[in-house]
Formats: sequence, structure tokens, C-alpha cells
Amino acid sequence: MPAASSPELFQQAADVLRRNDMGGWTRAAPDLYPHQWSWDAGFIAIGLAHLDTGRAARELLGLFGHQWKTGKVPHIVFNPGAPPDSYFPGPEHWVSAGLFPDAPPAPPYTSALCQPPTHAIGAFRIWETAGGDEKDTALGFLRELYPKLLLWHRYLATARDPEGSGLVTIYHPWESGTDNSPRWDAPLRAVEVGDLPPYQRRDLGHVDEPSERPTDDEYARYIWLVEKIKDARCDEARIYGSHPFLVKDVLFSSILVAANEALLEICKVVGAGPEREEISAWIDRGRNALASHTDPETNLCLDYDVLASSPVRARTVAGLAPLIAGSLDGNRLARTLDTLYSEVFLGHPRMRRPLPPSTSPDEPGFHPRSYWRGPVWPVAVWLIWWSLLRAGEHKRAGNLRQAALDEFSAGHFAEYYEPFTGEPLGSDDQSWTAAVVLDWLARGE
Ligand code: 2M8
Repeated sequence: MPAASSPELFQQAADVLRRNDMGGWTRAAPDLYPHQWSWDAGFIAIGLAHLDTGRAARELLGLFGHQWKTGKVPHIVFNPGAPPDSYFPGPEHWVSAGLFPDAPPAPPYTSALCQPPTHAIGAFRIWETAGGDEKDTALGFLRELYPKLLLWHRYLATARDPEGSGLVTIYHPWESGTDNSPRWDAPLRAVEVGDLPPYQRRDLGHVDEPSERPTDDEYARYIWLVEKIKDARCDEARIYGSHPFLVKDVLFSSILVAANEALLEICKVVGAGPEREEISAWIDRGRNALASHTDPETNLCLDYDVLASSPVRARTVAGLAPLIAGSLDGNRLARTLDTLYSEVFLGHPRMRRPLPPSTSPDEPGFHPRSYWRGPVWPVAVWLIWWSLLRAGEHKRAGNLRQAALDEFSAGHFAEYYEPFTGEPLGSDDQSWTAAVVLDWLARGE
């Protein structure tokens, strides 16, 4: 397909979101992902904000309608209308309401995991984008969502960080959003898989080649970890005491810092006061922790395997977490930018365009076609672009946006792209890809 002009591309992206609109919420993709995913919804809201403030607000309010008693926002809200064999593990596998005392009591069911908290970022973007008559709608929305966002962030700062370290602990690679990243290879290898009920993967039926998806061995570990969480009835303290996968995720944690900054902005808009100190303390703790987990040799921020008591050495886009968390001093910003533009990432000689690959091509676990092991993900590019803007790096942000639009403008709105050839991979018409393209086009910088 030839590259579309900006107005055409805007229209095509808007059409993807309309086609994936299931009536007030958006499926992540037409076939592969027929349900609502949590961190996708944050990005989708950013795209929808350019089309319809009220609809963008509903995307997040709907998701938060399934918030657990603990404050957790579930990683998937299952679509009761999706055919039972369309996605695995689906609602019948999780049976959340029956098993987990903290889950919402009635269907639609949810998974028991969570994902990076993009929601406050999306919510504040809705406010910033709304103009004229829509400002009142946006204000009403922020007032309604704010207490729910606060509970969600407090859950992450406490249940997911009982040590008060400033870093969020994940229980499953799916919680990171970067499912099969080489970041998880070592901690997953240490998981001993026991007897599993028979299951059939559904994802492989929706991609051209199995190599674009995680392996069967990874899936067995994913499903085993789900079983362990079900055994613990998703009781956080029990999980912390017995679960075979506990990792401090620096990318998740950096998104939480950025989301807490957005939450402080939302506090100002809605006139909330007493929590501001608490939120500011989370931000400081997060930034300090990310600084102390940055490897001086590679200048990459590293996840921390709680059970092995060791940093996880993998060169992935998550290593740039401090840039996403923001407020780096001049020296650290310069060093982080050097890393981003070095041959390890954007400047790698084989990269088709200067875009950050999900995993460095120099990393032994790199694979150019396999999901989070190398392909370029538009949402990850958006996060880096947005972080550059927040850091005042407007020229670099503008160049990155242009490279992204050049790469993603052929109308596929693919889930991810081969880094050396630009081939679209995974699902087509992926909602969050359309959403970030809309934001790039509408922002124009
Ligand atoms: C992918 O993850 C799901 C499991 O959550 C899957 O592979 O079945 C990831 O890319 C994740 O980050 C994303 O939220 C989800 C839906 O787009 O798909």
C-alpha cells in the first residue's frame, strides 16, 4: 500500500478505532485480541481524544468500572460477546468472580493481572485536548475518574511494592506488556512448570508465522504462573510469599512515575489537595529507584529479579525507563540520549529508520520478527517521543515523530514492525497503533 497523506491517514486511523469500537469500549485488535486490555485503553483514549471527548472518557471510565476492591485495574476485561474459542486464556480460564474475593462480583469477568498504568496519562491528555464546549465534559470526567486513579496508583505503590522501594513488582510477564522480551528469559527459566491442564493456544491462528509470537515453552510458563495466582486466590501477601516469578519492572515503574505526574496535574484541575504530598513522594521514590538501578557500564536501567536477588541484564527499550520517568538532570539526560541514539538502539546500522527497537539488535535474545524481542512497536515509540517532548527535546521528538509516520503510514496499523525491513507484523488494525498515529498527526510536532 502506498503511504497515505496526513488527512487520509488520520481518516484511516479514525476508521480503525471506529471499527474496533464495541459500544463504549475498544477491542485491542479485531481477531487476535477481542477484549479490552488495560494499558491499551490508556493509549486508545489518547487517540479518541482527537475524535470525541465523551467517547474517549468512556473508554477509561468503562475500564475502571471493573476495578478490583484492592484498587487494581485488571489487565483484561473480557468481552462476553466474543466467541469462547477466540482467545486463550479467556474468561472461563480465569473465572475471576468465583475465585477471587477482591474481583467485581458480576460478569463481565476480568483477568487477575494488571498492566502498566497509562490511564492517568490518557485522562490528562483528554483534558488537554478538549476544547470549547467539550471542556465541561472533560472536567466532569476527571472529577469522576480521579478517585479511582488514586486508588489504582496507591495499590501499585503498596501491594506491588511492599518493600517501599519505588519499583513495582510484577507477577507475570503479561503484566509488563512486553510479554516475551528477553528481560524475562532468566526469571522465567527459573520457574519450574508442574502439571498443567490441557489447553489450546488461539493466538497462533491469527498470525502468518508462529515465530511472530511467544514459543510453546514460554506459553507453558505463562499458564503455570496463572495457575499459581489462581491457587493463591490472588491474595497479594500469599503471592508475595510463594510465587515463582517476582520481578521489579523498571518500564512499568517509569510509566507509573509519569502517570503520577499526570495525576498531580489532574489534582490541580479537580481541586484535590491532601493527596498531593503522597503522590509527590511516590514520584521521588520512583525516580530515585530508577537512578539506582541504572547500570553504570551500559547506562541502561535494569529490572530486578526479587527471587534471585539480582539485576536482569538485557538490553531492551525498558533500559530507557528513566527518560520516561522524566526530570533527568542535564548530565543524565545527555547520557541517556547518547544511549538511545547509539548503535545499541536507534543508530544500529541495520535499522531501516531511526526508531527504537523493542530489543537491541546486539542482544543475544534479539529476534527481528518475534513480538517484543526486536520489532519496533508504535506504542513504545510514542512513549519515547512523548518523553523527549517532556524533556524539552523538541527537535529530536520532531524527527522521531517524522520517522514514525514514515514507517507506519501504509495503512496497516500493525501491532509491530520488522526493524530492518519495516514489514508489518502481528495483528493489523491494532487499536493502539491507530491511536498513537492519530496523536502524532493531531499534535503536529
Ligand atoms: C499482548 O499481550 C497479550 C497478553 O496480555 C497476548 O499476547 O495475548 C501484549 O503486546 C500486551 O502488551 C498488549 O496489551 C496486548 C493487547 O494489545 O497484547
